[in-house]
Amino acid sequence: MQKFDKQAFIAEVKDNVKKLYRKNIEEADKQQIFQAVSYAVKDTIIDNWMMTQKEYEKQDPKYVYYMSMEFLMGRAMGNNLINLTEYDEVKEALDELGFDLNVIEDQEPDAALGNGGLGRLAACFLDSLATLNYAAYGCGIRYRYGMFKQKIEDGYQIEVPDNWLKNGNPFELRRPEYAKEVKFGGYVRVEYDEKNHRNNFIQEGYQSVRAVPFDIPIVGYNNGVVNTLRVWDAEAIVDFQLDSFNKGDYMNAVEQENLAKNIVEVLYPADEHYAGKELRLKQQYFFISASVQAAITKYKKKHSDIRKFYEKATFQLNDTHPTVAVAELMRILMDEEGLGWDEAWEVTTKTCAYTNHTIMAEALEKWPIELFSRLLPRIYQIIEEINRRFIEEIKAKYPGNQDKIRKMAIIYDGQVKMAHLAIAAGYSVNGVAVLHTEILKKQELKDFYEMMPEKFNNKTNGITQRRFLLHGNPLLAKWVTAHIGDGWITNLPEIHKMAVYVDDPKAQQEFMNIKYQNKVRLAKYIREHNGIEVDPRSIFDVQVKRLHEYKRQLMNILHVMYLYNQIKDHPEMDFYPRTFIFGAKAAAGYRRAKLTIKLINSVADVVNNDASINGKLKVVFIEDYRVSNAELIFAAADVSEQISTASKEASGTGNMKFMLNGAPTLGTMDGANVEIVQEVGKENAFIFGLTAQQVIDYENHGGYNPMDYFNNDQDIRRVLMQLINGEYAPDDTERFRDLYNSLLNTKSSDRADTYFILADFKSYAAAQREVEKAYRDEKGWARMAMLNMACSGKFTSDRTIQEYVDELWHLDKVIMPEK
Ligand code: 26Q
Repeated sequence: MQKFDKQAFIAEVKDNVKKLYRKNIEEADKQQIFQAVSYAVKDTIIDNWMMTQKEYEKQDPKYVYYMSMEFLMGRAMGNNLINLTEYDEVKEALDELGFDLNVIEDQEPDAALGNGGLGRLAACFLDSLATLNYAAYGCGIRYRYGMFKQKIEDGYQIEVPDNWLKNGNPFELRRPEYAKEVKFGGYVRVEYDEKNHRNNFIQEGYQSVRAVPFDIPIVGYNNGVVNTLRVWDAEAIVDFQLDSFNKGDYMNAVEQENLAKNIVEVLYPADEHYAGKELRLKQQYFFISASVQAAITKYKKKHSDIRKFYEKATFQLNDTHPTVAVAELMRILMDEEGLGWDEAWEVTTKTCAYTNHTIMAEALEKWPIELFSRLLPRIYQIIEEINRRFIEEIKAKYPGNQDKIRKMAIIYDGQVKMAHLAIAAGYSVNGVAVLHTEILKKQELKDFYEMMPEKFNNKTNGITQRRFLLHGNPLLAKWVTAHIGDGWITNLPEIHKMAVYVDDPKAQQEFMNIKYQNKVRLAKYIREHNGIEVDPRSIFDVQVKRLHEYKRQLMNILHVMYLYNQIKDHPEMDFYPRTFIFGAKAAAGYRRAKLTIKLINSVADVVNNDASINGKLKVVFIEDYRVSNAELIFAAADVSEQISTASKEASGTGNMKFMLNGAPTLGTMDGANVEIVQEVGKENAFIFGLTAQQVIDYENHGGYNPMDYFNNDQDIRRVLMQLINGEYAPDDTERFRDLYNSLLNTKSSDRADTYFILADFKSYAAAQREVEKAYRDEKGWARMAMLNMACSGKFTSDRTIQEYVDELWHLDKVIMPEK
């Protein structure tokens, strides 16, 4: 690769400022500098991008199309510099110009085209695919508004629109020459084709939208590869130059204009919750139809036999959200490419694969037939036929067993079940952690597993160490590299070489010192953004993730209330200072989740302002938790809170980011926590609570009564009473009644304390005491924290992607020519 030329870079930045803003560099503001630097970086990227695509053209590798409604990319500029291995050089160049690269990076809005784990996983996968030299496209939607920005007012969450494109996105490229038409509604006319002796299916009376792709470069680490994230924008297909006498068409034109505008307007901010909204289905079909059409067009440029499409392309469906891809591929193969059903089915079932990310029932996508068939009439016909044939298969395998059909049919009870379609039509069904995959096989998808066990497999999630250590924690990254070289950047298991230093007092000192500096950095962020003063010498105990009942932020804050009671009762008690840090967005319509945020902030108000406890306890709610501030938070954490009700968290990926940055896990045996403990040893984690099997047994056979805990445990009773006696809501003692009810009142749901908070509370408190004890032993803690980092090698997304490639996708590695 070309060597970085500092003076040329500086000249280009100056030139960009001039061209873009008609200003000299001294006159430019920070946003303008950000834009100018980004365009200079893009210049380098473009050369590699063109070269990569030329090489793909030449070598004709198989592509993976990672189909996802969400890509939670975060900021691009710093990460691109990291992967171009030009970060330090550009930092120097900007120093020379009198700018701090970190400050310039803060000018970039996060690309928040995702909710949480699932969207961030997609982003990590793109980074790994490019770094490992695999040909890949991310396929998604260019939402005008991404995940809302969170403001906290009077302790409550306020959602503010995320106008992330307002200053333009310097890295994207609009590609109108690759636009595709996507059709909605109308009806299907069947016409007998005399010549070919078959029926033709013609959609008529539809509305259509023009899908225009924007390409975003995905830079591989130090390998010259640049892949593409292709996000689709919607435009009206007709211009407003219609004959004004033709009133019907005029109205139709207005409607098409509106359809286009609405489709890509906003990301649905409710994760793990399905609502059956028509616009959501429009979004799904919109980006899938465009992406599948584009994949077919690309294939046909080089290949003539469409029946071998699967040899050059595979579609990975990120949860059920993109599952219409199955029917859209069938439609194109049959209606446009002329294949018969069986031929088309063979191609489809060798192309599509499905990843499941949740077992939460409320997240399952089931569309009413009426809505589905009205919006996508041809697609619905195809799904009906897939369903008819699938039921025949079920009948053949389980003769006379109506129950199997009821449980497994794709269309049943007036609903189209997307997971069933994905399983029936995919060559693979995978879970995202060992425990999760086992639960799928034994519980949630048991019938499907019994019928087609060969499709089921596990791919434990991973994260990219390039963003979450190299970029997010430069001090630790440099220190690790100084000890063991930089091999870990592309081969994370090498970080295990750090294990030889865990008992070395000097290394322990240095490690703890780096952690301290990162805590100072976060304390500064908290001071500037929350106005709260925190002591970097206190234990930073962190829970950052979407707000969900199953993730049990409520248990965490109840425990804080319990600690506060103890400190107040026993002021003389020796208590190691603790800072409890929360960060979480709640879905806008999720009342109980939003109330939990209010409770956290109310507890914070009381605790942080009680001078009598000498700052032993602090509670901080970090506003607008997102990828960019997550990088600071992981680097500064001492304790990683992973406290979901066992069996509910499919994997978790935040847990891995904490581990990589040397924060031990305080958690349940859930999701990937199980594998983390396996890697680092249970003596280097703080594990508590019911097991997944115990939770599942309670759920299946009853027998759990939270009242037992309320009645028999004074500490628990006291904390719960404080929810309804105005302790944290003197102006409205009823404010937190719903949270109280959720734990004790069977009327508020069919079962009280659905997430077993009271059952786990005391073992959680005990585990927290173990944390404190361990932290007091400075050397022991340094050892444990370093071991966590050293044993995090398994959790790189490079490993996950390699498993997908070896076991499912069978992609070819593309080697770039030396420059
Ligand atoms: C569905 C229908 C309608 C509207 C929205 C949705 C929707 C959107 C997002 C449903 C689910 C999601 C996101 C789910 C998610 O993030 N799951 C997480 O995936 C991670 C990556 O595999 C896991 O680590 C987490 O355990 C899992 O919760």
